Amino acid sequence: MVREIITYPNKLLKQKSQDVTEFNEALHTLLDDMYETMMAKNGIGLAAIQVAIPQNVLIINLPDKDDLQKKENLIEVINPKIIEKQGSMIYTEGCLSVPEYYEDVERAKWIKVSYYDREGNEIIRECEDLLAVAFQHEMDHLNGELFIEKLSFLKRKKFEKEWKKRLKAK
Ligand code: Y12
Ligand code: CO
Repeated sequence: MVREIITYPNKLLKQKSQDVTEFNEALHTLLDDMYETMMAKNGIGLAAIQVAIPQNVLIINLPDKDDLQKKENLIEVINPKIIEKQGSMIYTEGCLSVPEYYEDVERAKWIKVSYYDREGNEIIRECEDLLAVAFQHEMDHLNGELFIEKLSFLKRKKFEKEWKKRLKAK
């Protein structure tokens, strides 16, 4: 089922998510719905809080070298923790909860992360470049943070002005 994605400035997006304690059918349904929702909206990453569920769950599905977004490359991530990070890179990010807005954000270029899959198996993974950016972007959502909070004061001010105008026009 495709769920509704909540958008800025919905206060729920500021809520910190809680760890999953049961790897049950309800979790599998949430993950399946998140995948359908992300694909329906042309996203490459989605956190559960974006569909109003405050649980530490996120998915990432990056396009491959042929620009194809294959389901076999879907990464389902439960209760993630960054163990180590290194370097920095700048990437122009977008977010389904802040539609039609893109801006450069600086993040670690390489991270080592631990998380659980849908069956409760622990996974430790090293990620770099776009995958590292995607993990960090989605993990910020679990912490109640959006990428616009990383903008400089002036860029944020400009964003707020544009966003207000856009909301009024709706
Ligand atoms: C790198 C940077 C950011 C992420 C987080 C995941 N972000 C997304 O999946 C953003 C998707 C997105 C899709 C949009 O829709 C289309 O392009 C058709 C979009 O534009 C509109 O909503 C009009 C904005 C964002 C991962 C890796
Ligand atoms: Co986002």
